[in-house]
Amino acid sequence: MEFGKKPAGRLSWAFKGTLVAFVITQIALVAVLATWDGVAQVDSGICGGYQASNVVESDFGVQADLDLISDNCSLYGADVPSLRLIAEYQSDKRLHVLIQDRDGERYQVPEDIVPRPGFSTGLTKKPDLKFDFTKAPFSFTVSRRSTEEILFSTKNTSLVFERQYLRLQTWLPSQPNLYGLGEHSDPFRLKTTDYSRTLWARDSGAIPSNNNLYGSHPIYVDHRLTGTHGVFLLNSNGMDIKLNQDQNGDQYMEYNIIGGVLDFYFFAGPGPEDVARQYAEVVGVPAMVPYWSLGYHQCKYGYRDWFEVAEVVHNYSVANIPLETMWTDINYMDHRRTFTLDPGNYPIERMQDLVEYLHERDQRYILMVDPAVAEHDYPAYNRGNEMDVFVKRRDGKKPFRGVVWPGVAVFPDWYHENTTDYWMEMFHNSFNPETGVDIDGVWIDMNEPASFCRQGCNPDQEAKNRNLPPKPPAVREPPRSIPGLPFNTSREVVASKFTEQKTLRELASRGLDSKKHYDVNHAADDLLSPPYSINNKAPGGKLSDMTMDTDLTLANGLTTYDTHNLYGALMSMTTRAAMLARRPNLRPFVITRSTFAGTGHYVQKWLGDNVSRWSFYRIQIAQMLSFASIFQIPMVGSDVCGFGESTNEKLCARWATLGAFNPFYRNHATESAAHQEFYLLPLVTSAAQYAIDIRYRLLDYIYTALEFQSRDGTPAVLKPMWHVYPQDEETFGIDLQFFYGDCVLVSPVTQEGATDVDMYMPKGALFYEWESRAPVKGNGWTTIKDVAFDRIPLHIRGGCILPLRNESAYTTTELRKQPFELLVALGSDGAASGRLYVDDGVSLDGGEGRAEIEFHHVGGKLDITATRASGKQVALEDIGVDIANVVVLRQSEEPGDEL
Ligand SMILES: *[C@@H]1O[C@H](CO)[C@@H](O)[C@H](O)[C@H]1NC(C)=O
Ligand SMILES: *[C@@H]1O[C@H](CO)[C@@H](O)[C@H](O)[C@H]1NC(C)=O
Ligand SMILES: *[C@@H]1O[C@H](CO)[C@@H](O)[C@H](O)[C@H]1NC(C)=O
Ligand SMILES: *[C@@H]1O[C@H](CO)[C@@H](O)[C@H](O)[C@H]1NC(C)=O
Ligand SMILES: *[C@@H]1O[C@H](CO)[C@@H](O)[C@H](O)[C@H]1NC(C)=O
Ligand SMILES: *[C@@H]1O[C@H](CO)[C@@H](O)[C@H](O)[C@H]1NC(C)=O
Ligand SMILES: CC(=O)N[C@H]1CO[C@H](CO)[C@@H](O)[C@@H]1O
Repeated sequence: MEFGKKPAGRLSWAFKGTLVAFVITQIALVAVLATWDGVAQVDSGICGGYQASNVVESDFGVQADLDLISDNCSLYGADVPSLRLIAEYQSDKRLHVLIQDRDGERYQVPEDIVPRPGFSTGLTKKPDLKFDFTKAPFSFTVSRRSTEEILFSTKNTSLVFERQYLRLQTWLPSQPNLYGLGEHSDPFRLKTTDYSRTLWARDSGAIPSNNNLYGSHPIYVDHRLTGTHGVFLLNSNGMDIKLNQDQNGDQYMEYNIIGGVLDFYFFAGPGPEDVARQYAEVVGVPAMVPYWSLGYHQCKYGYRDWFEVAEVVHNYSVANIPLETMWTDINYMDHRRTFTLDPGNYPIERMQDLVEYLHERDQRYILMVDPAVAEHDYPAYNRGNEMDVFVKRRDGKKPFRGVVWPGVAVFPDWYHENTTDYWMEMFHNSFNPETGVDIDGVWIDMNEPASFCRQGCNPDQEAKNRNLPPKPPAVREPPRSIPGLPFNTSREVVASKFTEQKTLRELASRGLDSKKHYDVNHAADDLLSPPYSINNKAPGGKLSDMTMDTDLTLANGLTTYDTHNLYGALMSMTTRAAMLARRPNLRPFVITRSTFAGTGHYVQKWLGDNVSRWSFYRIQIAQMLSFASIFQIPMVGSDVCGFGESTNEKLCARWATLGAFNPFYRNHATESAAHQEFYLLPLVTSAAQYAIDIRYRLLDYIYTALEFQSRDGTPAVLKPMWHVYPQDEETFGIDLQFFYGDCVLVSPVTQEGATDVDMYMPKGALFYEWESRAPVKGNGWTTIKDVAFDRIPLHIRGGCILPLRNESAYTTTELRKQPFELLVALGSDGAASGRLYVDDGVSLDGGEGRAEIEFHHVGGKLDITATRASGKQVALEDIGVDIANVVVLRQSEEPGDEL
């Protein structure tokens, strides 16, 4: 027994407080030997696997030593001979299985990035999941106790645990329904033969299918008619996860990982929403967003100057298309240098005029910030060097150089103890209202991190070849005036001085423990070209191609090899802190490109650089479903009308309507693409006006859903149909229809040129068509005909009460002044219910008026209960909720129907 010796690494058998005595008693009572299964036949016989000894079992789990059985397997380098297995029943629904090196010296995802959940209270002796194992060669199964169904099984496969290659295989039922393993642009339900998912963050322009994309989310959900469970592998190293059948036709999934440890969390479900909540207990619930962020956003790469930006805002208003937030891509920067303004085209005085103009109209402004800092004599670079916060080269001295938009650039080391201060200082100086641009949210890009350099390239030469940075466009006189935009004010620009560092840091409380130092021994490893090559699709294919080198040591001792997939997550956390420091107590709105498991706890996500084609319009639904219903980043959306290439009127009209049901709704196009602002083409204009009107009337409904998901992770914002109909196999593969919130079924037309769409509704399910409000009984697959290009089929699920704003408005500020209309869509049983969450829309805690209202309609009677956060019931008028109108929808065949 090894109990005197605390295994290294944080996840140990060290129980807290009063549990300890109980556990020790339990251990004494439990027989210490597991069944000896003998050496079973192993897969291809290449590797002998491990043998378990020193087994200790208790009600809380199992601990054992694992030792390499025979000689080195050496599939891809030296084996790690001594491992430690820890299987813990952390709650009745969560099983944690950790297989790590016995010395605990290998890299593990830092706890301040994904805090470990530990044991929950109220653990019973009969957890839902059961862990069983075979001693030699070691294998394990996870089964559902109630049904004895095996959920995960490594039986008859040998564990491979080498210094730079881990392999673990699990058997699955045939044709399993698997979801997750993002980020990808493949169908929502994963292909299970000859399919491989590679997790290695990369700048993946045009989001190709069968590729590693920007983020890494090593969780999958396995949905069966007998129940749903989830499996999360907490590992940030590069990996290939292969799905296929063996020669006997048996289905398997195989993890091939180039570092770290096997740190699994199994979630028992049994429902899909239970799995989501159980995952949120580990990685965190999503951050709540400001109300205004649900408004419509406009951006384009290529706006030549501040005037063009202002004119777009004005043109939206002339066209009467609500515009909540205007964005500017890297064009605003001086030679693409982060934390600068182009003095000719985006001068500070005019930028301040622009922000004032927007704010006076209750509109908002967002700018892009890239992580890489230009190697150039300017404050962001000089200050970073002075504070010594950039990632260093191999020699540990000078900053590592890559090539990004401004040419040669260096990368902040988020693990350096002073980088948060550096970042907050940059944000303060650039974005304070007095001397900077008072942004309302921020957009962080290129944070995989992306570089245009392949491994070993010459950055100076590469920047030259790519002509970076480009020359800014010629400065022009504003061609005309814009009513209400006083762009001739003269402002006194005071040099900004940064003195409040300490206070800012306190305001921006965050989890990153930059003081912690790690000692991971990689002396014997090849961090640039590990023996096993993951299927990285970056040009060149090597780990370090198009990103920072992977053999660099960061300020806290970790390497880029192990933490590459966390760069975007860390930039996200640090940026949230910097935004909080600027505007204490206001919910930050930060849109990021690269994410890791748990990043939704800090920021929001857009789906990267898609293309203006129908296939991208379609795939965005599957992508959003993964982020919202599995990865816990429900505030997600695509570049509406498409980013790359020029869009066309019909595609953009359809996308304007689909985009209105993206939680994050932003139109964005690349520099070379034609302009696609919604006011430019008539069909697009009418589509946008129609869809934004519906979106805004439903805004509180989806805001309520976001708040609900931010409590405990229950998917409420976007739901795949099988979440609602988990027993209906027909729904398991559907990813062109989805629920917006719990109640609104969205069935967009998805084919180019088409005006009809095949849509599914389970037989007998009661819905109401949005426009006519007529009842519709589900009848399996049906075709909706004659859907105009500026319309989108929507159905309200029977049994729901929707709190609609009585009328839409130009801005969300105006919208919030509208009374409500309750739309009561009775179910077949004549009942319906719904909820409404209200608060001040912006502050972290929601403010004084924070309250929840529940609606129940039973037996012809509507019941409304409003409760404050304190639990106290209140009258609706006390929380400013005015219900002007109640509309009840019923099945027409019902007697006494009044429709
Ligand atoms: C396994 O390989 C490592 C490194 O190549 C070596 O040090 C060790 O002695 C080998 N062990 C066995 C059992 O062959
Ligand atoms: C494992 O191998 C044994 C012996 O060859 C066989 O009886 C058993 O069915 C296999 N189990 C699985 C899950 O493949
Ligand atoms: C705004 O509208 C005016 C008038 O139609 C047009 O001339 C101008 O090009 C538009 N500007 C932008 C940026 O769309
Ligand atoms: C961080 O900043 C403090 C205060 O300026 C300084 O004393 C410390 O040495 C810095 N840390 C590092 C690792 O540079
Ligand atoms: C400059 O501003 C003043 C007052 O703000 C206004 O009366 C005048 O018309 C402006 N000039 C131009 C060229 O817009
Ligand atoms: C609600 O909206 C309708 C138009 O849709 C309008 O006629 C009515 O006056 C509005 N009611 C209130 C109380 O604002
Ligand atoms: C579709 C598209 O424009 N993709 C681009 C995305 O950005 C990368 C560079 O960051 C380009 O290489 C792609 O062409």
